[in-house]
Amino acid sequence: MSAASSIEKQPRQFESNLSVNPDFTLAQPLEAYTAADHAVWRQLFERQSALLQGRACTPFLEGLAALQIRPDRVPVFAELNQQLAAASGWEIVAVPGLVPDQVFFEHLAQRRFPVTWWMRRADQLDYLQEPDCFHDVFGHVPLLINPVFADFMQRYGRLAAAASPEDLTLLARLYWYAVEFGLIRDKVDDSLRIFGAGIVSSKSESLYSLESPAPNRLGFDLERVMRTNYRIDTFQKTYFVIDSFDAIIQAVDVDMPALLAKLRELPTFDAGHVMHSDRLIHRGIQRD
Ligand code: HBI
Ligand code: FE
Repeated sequence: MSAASSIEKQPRQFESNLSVNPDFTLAQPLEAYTAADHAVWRQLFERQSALLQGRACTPFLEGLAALQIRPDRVPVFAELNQQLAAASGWEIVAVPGLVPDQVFFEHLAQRRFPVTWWMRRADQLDYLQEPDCFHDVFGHVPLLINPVFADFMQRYGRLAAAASPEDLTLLARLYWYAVEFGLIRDKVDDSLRIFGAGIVSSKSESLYSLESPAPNRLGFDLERVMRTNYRIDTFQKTYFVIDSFDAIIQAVDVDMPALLAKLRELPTFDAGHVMHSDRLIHRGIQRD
């Protein structure tokens, strides 16, 4: 492999000249972005911004507009933080990539959202396993403008930071099925809309989550979600639908240690499972 292609293939997060702090934050290396990075940002930003009209929930679209993100360049985190701090007191911090659970939750508990600094390559446009800058900024940051969702994210961080490692599996399901892949009822016409970051940052899943007959769509229930396994390598087998951000922040206003103690003794459900007690919105036609 030639030197150039080996550099191109090297994962960006290990670029050696970046000094990372003990809390895994680093100064956003603005000089490290290439023309290719800005081109990939522009392509993803313009494609998703158009696709999400009528599909993403209104608070997401309002947050995206409030951030005044330039379409043609990777955003400067310090500029986003001016809008974010004024709206909800949150700030984003640059990180090299996935950070340890405990570190991640402690940032959330302090109203700091860790954002991967590097951009995916053009050949990873439609899918990459690990969150990159586009997934984190475009997927997660707009809803942090919304005060109720911003409070939910901090409360989630506090609950997870206080939980034992064995209970993080239960709490990670809540994050997965709500923060990453959640759907929500539109306040005006009661239609299903997207709020999960993993969906809004994916062209194909933005369509699949709302339109495909394959997956189940069930009313959100905290205990049900915390007992439901998920797949990280396919589209979701089940999407959970919340009625509002107020509803989800009330849902976690429980005696969480007692709930975790109860749930850790109970069996889990497969990702595609449907139960009699589920609030069935759509039973998927999927073949497991
Ligand atoms: N680190 N940078 C980063 N981004 C994440 O989304 C993230 C993480 N570490 C752990 C983690 N997420 C999970 O624990 C949560 O998704 C539950
Ligand atoms: Fe994410």
